[in-house]
Amino acid sequence: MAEALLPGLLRARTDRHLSVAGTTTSHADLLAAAAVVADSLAGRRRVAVLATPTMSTVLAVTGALLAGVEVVPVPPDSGAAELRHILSDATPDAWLGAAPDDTSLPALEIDETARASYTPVQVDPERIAFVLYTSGTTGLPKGVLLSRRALTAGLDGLIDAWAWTSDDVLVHGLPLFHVHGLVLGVLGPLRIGGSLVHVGRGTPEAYAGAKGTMYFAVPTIWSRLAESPDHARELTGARLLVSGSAALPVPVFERLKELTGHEVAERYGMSETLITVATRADGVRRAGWVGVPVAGVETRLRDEHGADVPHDGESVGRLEVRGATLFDGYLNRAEATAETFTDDGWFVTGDVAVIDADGAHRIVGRESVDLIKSAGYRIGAGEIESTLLGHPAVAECAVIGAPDPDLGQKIVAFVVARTPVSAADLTSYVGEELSAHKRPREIVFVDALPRNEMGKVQKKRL
Ligand code: MLC
Ligand code: AMP
Repeated sequence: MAEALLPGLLRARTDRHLSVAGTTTSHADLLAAAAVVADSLAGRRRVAVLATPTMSTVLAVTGALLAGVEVVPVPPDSGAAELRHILSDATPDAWLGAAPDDTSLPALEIDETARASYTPVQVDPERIAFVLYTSGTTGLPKGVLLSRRALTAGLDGLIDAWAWTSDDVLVHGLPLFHVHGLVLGVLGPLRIGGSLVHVGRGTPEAYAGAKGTMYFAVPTIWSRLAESPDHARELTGARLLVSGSAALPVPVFERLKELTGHEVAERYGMSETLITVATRADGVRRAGWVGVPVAGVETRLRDEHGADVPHDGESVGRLEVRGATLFDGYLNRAEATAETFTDDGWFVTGDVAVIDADGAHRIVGRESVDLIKSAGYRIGAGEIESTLLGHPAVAECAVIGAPDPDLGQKIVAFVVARTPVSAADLTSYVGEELSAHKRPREIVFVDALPRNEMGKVQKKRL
């Protein structure tokens, strides 16, 4: 069996292109360049890739996948603490391509001009492709182990749902260290053999300027497009507009319909499960609903006692999923992995939802207030709280996600200061330790945090 993950790329077409932040290459050329990278990785087990939105990242990831080497995509703006954690937890052999300053890990340089013919390598489908770091409610981010089997099943489910073909030109401007931008947004086109335009930064101008058949974005980008009518109208000629990573507000769906003539197709997923539920290209589109399970995935709703909740379109339950798209667990975290599965083997998403009699899903919210979704990024309140507590001026703090029309939720930190400190100092401290999107947008200084008799902070009162 030859390489089974990216058969579209192996067709090496010269009339299918990837364009990333202004650099364009054909599939044939990317394959030849990635073959050199793959050859250079003999004997390697796992590499870290500083996942800037560039062709270098696409080349590094593609080369490693062709070689069957695991990739740890690292957010390019990772702060000191976040970087230390990812590297010590994942223990990659080396950086592949660019490395951050002051790293002790060796860096394997990539010669982007080198070309070789690709020699098929047989890779076990159960082999891990990515270790993707994602936030939990507490503690440090966990490495989600995604196998090639899961990626294949996840992409094939979407290819089927969206009638995605090699004639499609996908446009997006999403980061390349999460499922949305990396798996759907880069491996999708490489699996189907279609074209990609990655616009670099996901602005309305950039989306409007790229001519594609399919557009992927998070709700923040869709909402900015809805407020920029001239740019939104440029998407009228597309085949499919897709939203995911967070809830698309109904007014944004309605406004985009007026401006583009398209009803945005929403889909739902997680780092741990890939995309499990999607609105089909030929299916019903309903504002606020995210579609039906993709091929190979089953879903169910349970109440707090583990009893089934009816699929009647109204009853709310905890959403559980199972199927071929699921992760293989969290790296080095057997206990945390076990906690996310029910005794009978279903993954507990932490989201609450309703399902109707036709199998359509509506995501109602999340069970925990400690998982924040801001601009499509999943952010753990606990990680930001621990970081803030590391600042000498912070005596106590509590972090919440406050509703925000642009970001969905914005990070707000309530801080009891020990000594005088400015909000700007605390914000930049979080940016230096973690990453830019984990910085609080607002710091509220308070004299004390509301606590219950047990001493636990009552976040609902903040
Ligand atoms: C941000 N800024 C701040 C700040 N936070 N400044 C001060 N204090 C803070 N706390 C700055 C930024 O650095 C930036 O500055 C400016 O404010 C605007 O920031 P922004 O509003 O965040 O906008 P932007 O940079 O344009 O980014 C918006 C975005 C981006 C939507 C394009 O957030 C994004 O790409 N999100 C996608 C996340 C994603 O891919 N999630 C998928 C997870 S996978 P400057 O100077 O730079 O302009 C998943 C599975 C699934 O969820 O279902 O898909
Ligand atoms: P992440 O692990 O970053 O992929 O975040 C996964 C979480 O994003 C899910 O558990 C949901 O809470 C949220 N999410 C993803 N897609 C949607 C959607 N279409 N609607 C509502 N929430 C979503």
